[in-house]
Amino acid sequence: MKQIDFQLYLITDRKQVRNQDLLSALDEALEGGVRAVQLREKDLSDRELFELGRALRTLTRNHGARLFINDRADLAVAVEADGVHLTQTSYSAREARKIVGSDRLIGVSTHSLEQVRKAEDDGADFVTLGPIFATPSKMEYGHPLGLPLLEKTVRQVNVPVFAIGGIKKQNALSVLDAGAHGIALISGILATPDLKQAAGEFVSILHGTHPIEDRHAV
Ligand code: 3NM
Repeated sequence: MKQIDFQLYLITDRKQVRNQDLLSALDEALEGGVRAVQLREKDLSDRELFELGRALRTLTRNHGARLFINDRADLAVAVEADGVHLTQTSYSAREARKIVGSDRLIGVSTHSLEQVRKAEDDGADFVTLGPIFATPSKMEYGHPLGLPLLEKTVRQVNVPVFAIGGIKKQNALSVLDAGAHGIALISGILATPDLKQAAGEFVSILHGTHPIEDRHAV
């Protein structure tokens, strides 16, 4: 199994960015320490996605960060991303592997222990599991799974699990304590007024050096 060398996984939604365009927002988040970005802009045309992906490839490379493309193994190869992030309606990781090759990473969005097991069997390199907490767009992602299910799942699989859905500074430690490899999020960074600061705070929480967070208080 490949090493997953990042713990803070930022997913894009340009509609949540305030007062600037997506690329400059992501530049700030990368400055703050984000080391993996997933391009997830489901309403763009292929050409727009390709162009945004290419610009984001340059930006992430300049920051030494990983780039993933949501759902589209072909575009991941075309923009020289580090990998593809599949959903439950995508073809399986086994099929995507034929397109992206053995070196690129494959992430899979999962919502149950069974889906995590299936992704692992199919050769996924990591999964996101969620929603762990309530998210603003509840309808889209369903009821929160909660920390006990996260904990139970990570104990039964080997694939690295990123907690997703409603991850904020206040609850980030609790998912790490439950055994998550890392955190994946949108609004906790992208919808904040100072993305660099927000990203930096998550980094220090992940590194156990955040000054105000109390491990036993969350
Ligand atoms: N996937 P926020 S929850 C993109 O459960 C996504 O698989 C989810 O946004 C899942 O960090 C989610 O703002 C939204 O809660 C995450």
